[in-house]
Amino acid sequence: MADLSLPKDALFLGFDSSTQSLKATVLDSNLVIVASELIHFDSDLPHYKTKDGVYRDPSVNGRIVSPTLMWVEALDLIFQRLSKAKLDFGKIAAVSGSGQQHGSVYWKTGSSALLSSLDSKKPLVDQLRSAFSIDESPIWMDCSTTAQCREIEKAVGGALELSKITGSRAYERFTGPQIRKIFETQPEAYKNTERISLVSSFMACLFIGAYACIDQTDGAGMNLMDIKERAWSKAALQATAPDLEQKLGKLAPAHAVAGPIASYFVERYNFNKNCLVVQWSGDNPNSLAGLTLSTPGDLAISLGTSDTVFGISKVPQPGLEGHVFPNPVDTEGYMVMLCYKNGSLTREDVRNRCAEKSWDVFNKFLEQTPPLNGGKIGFYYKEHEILPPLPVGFHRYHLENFTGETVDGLNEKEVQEFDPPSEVRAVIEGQFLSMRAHAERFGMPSPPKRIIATGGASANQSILNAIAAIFGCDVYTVERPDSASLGGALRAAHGWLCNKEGSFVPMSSMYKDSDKSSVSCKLSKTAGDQSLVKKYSVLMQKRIEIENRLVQKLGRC
Ligand code: XUL
Repeated sequence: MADLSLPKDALFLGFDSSTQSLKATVLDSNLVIVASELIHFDSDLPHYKTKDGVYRDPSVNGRIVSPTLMWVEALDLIFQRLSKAKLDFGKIAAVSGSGQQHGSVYWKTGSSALLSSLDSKKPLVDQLRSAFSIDESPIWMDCSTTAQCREIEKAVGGALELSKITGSRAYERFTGPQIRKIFETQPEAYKNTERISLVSSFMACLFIGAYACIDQTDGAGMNLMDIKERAWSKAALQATAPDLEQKLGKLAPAHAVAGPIASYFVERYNFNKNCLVVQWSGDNPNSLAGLTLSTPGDLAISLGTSDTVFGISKVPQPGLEGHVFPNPVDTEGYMVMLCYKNGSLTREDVRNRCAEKSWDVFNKFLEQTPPLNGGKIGFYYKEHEILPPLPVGFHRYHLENFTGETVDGLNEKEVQEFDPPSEVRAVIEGQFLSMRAHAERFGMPSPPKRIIATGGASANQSILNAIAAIFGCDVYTVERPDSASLGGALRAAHGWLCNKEGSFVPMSSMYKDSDKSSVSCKLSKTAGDQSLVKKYSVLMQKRIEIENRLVQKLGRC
């Protein structure tokens, strides 16, 4: 039998280039975390003047971008920090990572030559200042492309048809509609672009000093890829922009090697020249890998700048809601996902307004208010929401005669405000009731066998209590809430192993029997009281009724 063990002394480096920060996690060959580091864009790179890592353009409705160069500068900075922490780069056998999904980078004609001749004596940022035809990358929070979404859907025969091909109907943040908008509004810049990367493949480009392929999982977040063929869809390409296929380059499986590490890193940071760069992927796919999600009944909830709910599936069933991507660690399976734009920043807004800017006060309020919040329901959209597609706004209702037995005859009264503790419970219950309702509607397991929570807010015990109560199942957590960069390090090890074997090997072959590694999950909360779960089902039904009405009245983003 083949030896599927990792070399004893080797280290594996994973990154996550996310909305607000760049994170790094290093695993040893027992898959134990030995180092981690974080660059916070707003505070560590203040000269870019971002707020939450982004620019919100006041002149164009819904335009949200980030300076591409900031991501480049963050990379050299995180290496300086890792050097200070005495990380031995020479031991790193493979590197991989993730980027926020859907964000895109536009390389100017001639930039491949720049990339392949990086001078290790100079910082990357000084060498790549003129490398981009568009300096501000559209990111996943952008929702300025509604017109392009409708045009693309129409061109391929409708929203459902596009979803059947690409795994999702057209979404404003997806890269295809963003590319179409650039082609329509900045034709010269589009013409002058020789390669379009996703944030993930962009970071891989820096590591290999050449254009890296887009991986098939993150590629599915573009409205451009045929998810069954794992190849660009001719129909979607044609519906989007001319000459697109050559600008996108090839697709590659997530476990493939993108290339050997560029001499820039060998000379500047003493990497071994044999260090491999494994394809980068999206942050949600990497989290799926980092959480080692491999059982169909399991559901993951990631609580970060965006909140996402995801699981795995053997059979893709794309619809008008939710997304289907190829599974990054299973060459035949799929990953299914829901995404919410109003995640941590919206929770923080309620904390700041109602809980003295303190998580302790926020948690105290959450604990002291009764489950079901006495029938008080809130919808909090600080940003245009993706699911449901509703504009910025807060909506509060009080179901005065709510008992939890039935939705029949419930009186709902719209109110302007709740007392602070009820507002805190309303935002939390609202977020998780919405997740449960949409997950059920999308055919995700109900109730799930278990939930694995990750992301910053998964460290909050009061929030975990609410999840267990609303979903009625056990809630597990991982050692570190940053599962995306951990997933990057794991996928680096997995890609290294696949490369050694010369073919795909299941990721599970890397786990030892008595798993003392940093990837094992631990039970944090047991399933809530089942009679309460039933009452939450009634509240959820009523909430969806109100939500549908709001969508009819206020429409899409
Ligand atoms: C997923 C999505 C977000 C970003 C956040 O579709 O848009 O979760 O990946 O980084």
